Amino acid sequence: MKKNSPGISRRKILLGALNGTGLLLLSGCENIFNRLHQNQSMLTVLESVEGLNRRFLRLLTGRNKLAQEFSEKDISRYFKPNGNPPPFTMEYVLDATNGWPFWRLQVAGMVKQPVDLSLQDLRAMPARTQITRHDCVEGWSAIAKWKGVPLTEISRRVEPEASARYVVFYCMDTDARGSHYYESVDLHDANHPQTILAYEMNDQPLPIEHGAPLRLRVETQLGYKMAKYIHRIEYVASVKEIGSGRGGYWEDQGYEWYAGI
Ligand SMILES: Nc1nc2c(c(=O)[nH]1)N[C@H]1C(S)=C(S)[C@@H](COP(=O)(O)O)O[C@H]1N2
Ligand SMILES: [Mo]
Repeated sequence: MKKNSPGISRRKILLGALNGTGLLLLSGCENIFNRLHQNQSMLTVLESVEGLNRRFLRLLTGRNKLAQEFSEKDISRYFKPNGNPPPFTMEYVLDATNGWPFWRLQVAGMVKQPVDLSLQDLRAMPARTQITRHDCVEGWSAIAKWKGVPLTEISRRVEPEASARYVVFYCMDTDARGSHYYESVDLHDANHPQTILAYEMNDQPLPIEHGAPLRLRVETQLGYKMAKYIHRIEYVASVKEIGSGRGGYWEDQGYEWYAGI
């Protein structure tokens, strides 16, 4: 029996994805879309898109896709700590030494039930474990196992108001000029099953250099989205009033807000 060539099925996926975005309909391209099915040169153009721009393809194929998960044997022996040094306040150091008795995660903003959660509270919530690859925009990658609370569980707890559109993560560390790191994702990524607030890395409590006691994992995006040293989360309608208004520490300096891999 002859199987379909992989080329053909990939075309179907690409065309299906284009159709799903509604982009073609919006631009009045229904007829062109229909003709695309027969048009060899347009298909070649579409396929070259795949090679040239994975991020564009991700937009077309939808953001619900799961990031690849790995097995224990793939875990990197070395995982580079990156970014600001840990917060060196007396409060942070003392709390870290004692197992975080004072640290709380404040969850507030446009929610019906704001909460303050201790690390113990978080550990008692449903958890997810995943072995994933971290890709830094600087060009290095590393694989680790992360355990934490799915952000959906936090949302379930606080009940975001209908007008909330983004979740903002505020961090305890600062850069050399004293600016606090922060990040944001939209509710779509907040609801992604692999988006978790991690308190364990490779079966150990999250190490200080990797963001203790709590850091974000957004597995469909680049490393700079994954806020470390989180102490406050806010559900908001817009990020315009926060920082320089572009949704994150690096975004305020020109990086893209949607850092899809
Ligand atoms: N609070 C905070 N979160 C941060 C950063 C930072 O400087 N401060 N750096 C980001 C960048 S660029 C990367 S690549 C990852 C690094 O995570 P790691 O230290 O666990 O490797 O954290 C991200 N989250
Ligand atoms: Mo990074």
